[in-house]
Amino acid sequence: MTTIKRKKPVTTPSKKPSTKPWGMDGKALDGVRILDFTHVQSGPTCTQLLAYMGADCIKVERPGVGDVTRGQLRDVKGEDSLYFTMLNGNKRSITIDSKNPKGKEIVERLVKSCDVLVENFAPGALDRMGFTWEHVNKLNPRIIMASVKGFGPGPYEECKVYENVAQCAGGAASTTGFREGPPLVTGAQIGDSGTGLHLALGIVSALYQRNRTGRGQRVICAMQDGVLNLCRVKLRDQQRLTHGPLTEYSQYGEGIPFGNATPRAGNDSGGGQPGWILKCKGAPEDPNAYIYFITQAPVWEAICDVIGKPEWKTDPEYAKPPARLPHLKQIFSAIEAWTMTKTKFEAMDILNKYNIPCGPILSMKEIAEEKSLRDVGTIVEVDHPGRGPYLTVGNPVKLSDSPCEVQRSPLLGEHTEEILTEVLGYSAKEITEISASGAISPPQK
Ligand code: CAO
Repeated sequence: MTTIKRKKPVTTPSKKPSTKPWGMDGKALDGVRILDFTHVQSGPTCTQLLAYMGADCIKVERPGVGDVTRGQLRDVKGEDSLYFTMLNGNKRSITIDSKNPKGKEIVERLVKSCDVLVENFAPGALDRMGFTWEHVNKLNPRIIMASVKGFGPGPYEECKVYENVAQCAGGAASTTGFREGPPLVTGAQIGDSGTGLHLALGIVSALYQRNRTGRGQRVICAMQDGVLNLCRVKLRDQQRLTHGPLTEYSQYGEGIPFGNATPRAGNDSGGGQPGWILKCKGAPEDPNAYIYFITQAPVWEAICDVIGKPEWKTDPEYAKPPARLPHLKQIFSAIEAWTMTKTKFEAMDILNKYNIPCGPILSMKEIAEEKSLRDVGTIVEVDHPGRGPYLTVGNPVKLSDSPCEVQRSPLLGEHTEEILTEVLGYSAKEITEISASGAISPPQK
């Protein structure tokens, strides 16, 4: 059994700085207990981050079934999938049928003893279980009830939403890809994980406000809004379009007129410094032998020297950034002629000496094997009793006084009895009655 225990809640903020060494005075969210009603990806991303920060996260799962992702995209027969294990570390699992009367009673007791309830059910599902905000707030006026939904109030609020739907509705797909191709979704889970991240910020802010007001509040993040927030530079460009063409987009240099909406910009860099993905030695056979190259203005002269075009330093057609805009295609072709003579790592070494901003296109294989990411706990290997060791992503946010120890995901119902006894104070006799009612299921073996 994993032993993740709740620390004593801190009620009065300390005015004096702790004299304990950094990292030895507990975790940032010690004392915060979360009733985690999340499933799939968006909600679990949020609660895993809070658990990484030290919160005691109690994941409620359907008896005998659990989070649907336990069985999705399985790579090891009969074992929890990586989809599940990589999103549910540092949590405890309790099975409760929240539609069973005894189960409802257990959830109500959890509501009373938790600081935060997080859920990402389809619209209306939690209400149908009987846990409306009004009821939850009445049971525990200090609780923060946080939800991910696909859309906010409006024409689509009743819709179920998955990652790619949010990417499309939030403006990411229409602005991703190549101009001449269809809209494209990105591999980064900006709809699911991105919204979970936004929700986590809402929760810690609400916890902070509660220190002053003494009461909880409702926190809601719609996936469409989360994606749009991440795409705000594209809404910026939409407004700029009314004042003329977007000169940093390569289509401007190519003389292709702009329409009435922010176009797809291929691999153009989103800011004012032109950039592109260029082939390196090994491409295209190696699909990731590429480098992202930014022609940042302050290092233009160094770029000209490195690629063997010193004459561009003084040529009026190339010397200044605005003059270069119509020639970007030609400039990147010349740079690519140079990058193709180097591996992406050789090119990195040379370019970094001159402070030229660039980045290798790293495959997931390369990332999984990258020592520096393991050294800092961004990639972590954890052991699992069923499936053996697996890699997961640790806390991407590093706190100097709240180190993160990544723990494996729980087995289904692994902590049911522990939570019923230690958190909710049920007696052995009562637990036998609960088991007989069908409200819980025996822990996964
Ligand atoms: N005990 C009893 N019933 C439970 C339960 C439990 N412990 N946990 C869940 N259920 C029930 C729910 O009450 C619901 O029942 P009803 O619809 O009959 O009321 C049912 O399980 C299914 O829940 P759901 O509607 O949330 O799940 P779904 O598979 O139909 O939809 C999803 C999944 C993701 C599309 C939907 O939950 C959703 O739109 N969520 C909001 C947006 C979101 O987070 N999307 C991201 C998905 S990927 O991260």
